[in-house]
Amino acid sequence: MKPQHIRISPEEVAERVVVVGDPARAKFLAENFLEEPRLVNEKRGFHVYTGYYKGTRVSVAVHGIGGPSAAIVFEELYMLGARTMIRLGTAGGLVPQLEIGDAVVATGAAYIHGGTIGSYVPDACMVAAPNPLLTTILYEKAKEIHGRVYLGPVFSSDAFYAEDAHFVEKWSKRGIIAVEMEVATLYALAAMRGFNTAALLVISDNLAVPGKEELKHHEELEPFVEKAARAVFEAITS
Ligand code: GMP
Repeated sequence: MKPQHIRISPEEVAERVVVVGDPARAKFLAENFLEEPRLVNEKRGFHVYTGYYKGTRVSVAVHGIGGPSAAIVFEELYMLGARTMIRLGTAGGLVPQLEIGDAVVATGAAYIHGGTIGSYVPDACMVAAPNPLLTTILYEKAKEIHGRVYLGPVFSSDAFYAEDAHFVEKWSKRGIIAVEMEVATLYALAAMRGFNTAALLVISDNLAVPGKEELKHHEELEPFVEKAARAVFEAITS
């Protein structure tokens, strides 16, 4: 099937794509990290920029918020020839030691059955784990460039405003260190379609620390996102 939303030709997308939720972050990455960036898609707000990072062709693409939106973008990028996708995102901490700006390399993602992944695999629990080699490279780069990096599993939520104190206790007791909304879909689709993936998340809020529950804006997170982004671009071109 041809892409129905990102209606561009395969030549316009690189094989390596940094995927992000926020169009403002995509613009920031394209302007600060890509050489000769070109905005090749604007439809549906799924902005795609293609350029070069230190001479290697890389795209930056917006996947929006949540599994259903993200699945469309990951599927269409794959149809267009993308074979490695690293998510650079934000997440809420579920354990008190995560400070705002810290980075988490997601070693796996839990999710509620049903939903987007359940529509693909209704009869079983689909694995949602990244490529271990790419994850190791990403972790090493993040440690070197960002410094404060944790490795651990995240929960990919489908309901931002359903996250209360009970939610934090339930998931942290299960060993989950942070919450976001798209990694499980990315990892499950990577397994099913056969592309390489990993994810680096900057902590934008912490649900386990009173007073830190509110999302920090892009500007406040920028120095941390910049370092995380550098690690992602280094990993995706290594
Ligand atoms: O603001 C929601 C967006 O940011 C989603 O794309 C999530 O991946 C991410 N995010 C950052 N912090 C949180 C959080 O505390 N909860 C959830 N559900 N998503 C978060």
